[in-house]
Amino acid sequence: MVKGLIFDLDGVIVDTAGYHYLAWKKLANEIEIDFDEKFNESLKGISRIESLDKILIHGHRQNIFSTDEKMLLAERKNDYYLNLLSEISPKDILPGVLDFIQQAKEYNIPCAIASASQNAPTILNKLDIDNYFIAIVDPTSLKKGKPDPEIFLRAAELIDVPPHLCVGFEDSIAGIQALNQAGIYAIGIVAEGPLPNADKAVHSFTELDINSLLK
Ligand code: B16
Ligand code: MG
Repeated sequence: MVKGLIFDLDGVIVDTAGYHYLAWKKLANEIEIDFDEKFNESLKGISRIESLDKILIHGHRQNIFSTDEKMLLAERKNDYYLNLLSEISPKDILPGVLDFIQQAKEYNIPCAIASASQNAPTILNKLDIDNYFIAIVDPTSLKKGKPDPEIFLRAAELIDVPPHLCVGFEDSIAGIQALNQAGIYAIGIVAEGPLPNADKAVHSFTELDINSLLK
């Protein structure tokens, strides 16, 4: 019996991965690092600062910047990202998501957001769906990011539902691993590569029926 739903944000509710890619690419090119879409895949679900570290290692620049300089680089990327995000609106909600969360609300099934993004509250507000989620995990309060299960365990705690009675939705390999380790049934929202460890995989919420899921 499913009693709670936990959603990743980027790539599950809205396709912001393309904006993250453009913002990171701009920054990476400014510091003379090549950056392509294939490498960008490995950053999905990974926090901002960890993403920067991976990019610096990828470009053999890991020992060049101080901690303060890295913070400034991460902020610069976020400014580029926020600039790109300025135009998003409810029309950008991915297919089937709005119907799904509306039905969850009618059935009194609590929904939470477990996103690595510090911009999650802003994005949900722009999409005008913040009132469907009773909890948003603050990623800065976590000891470890995805693939560690902490973020999903925290989300389950916030909606007061045991993990084994929750279903989680994720688009990243790291996120699916985190759900697996948290003991939460994992539904993969597949875009580019496969998500082999998902308990079920779909291309969009239009393929999901909340009534069968809640049984
Ligand atoms: P921000 P998710 C993740 O969101 C993105 O997949 C990842 O690419 C990004 O680096 C991370 O959020 C941090 O985002 O810079 O906005 O804090 O997929 O966990 O919803
Ligand atoms: Mg995601």
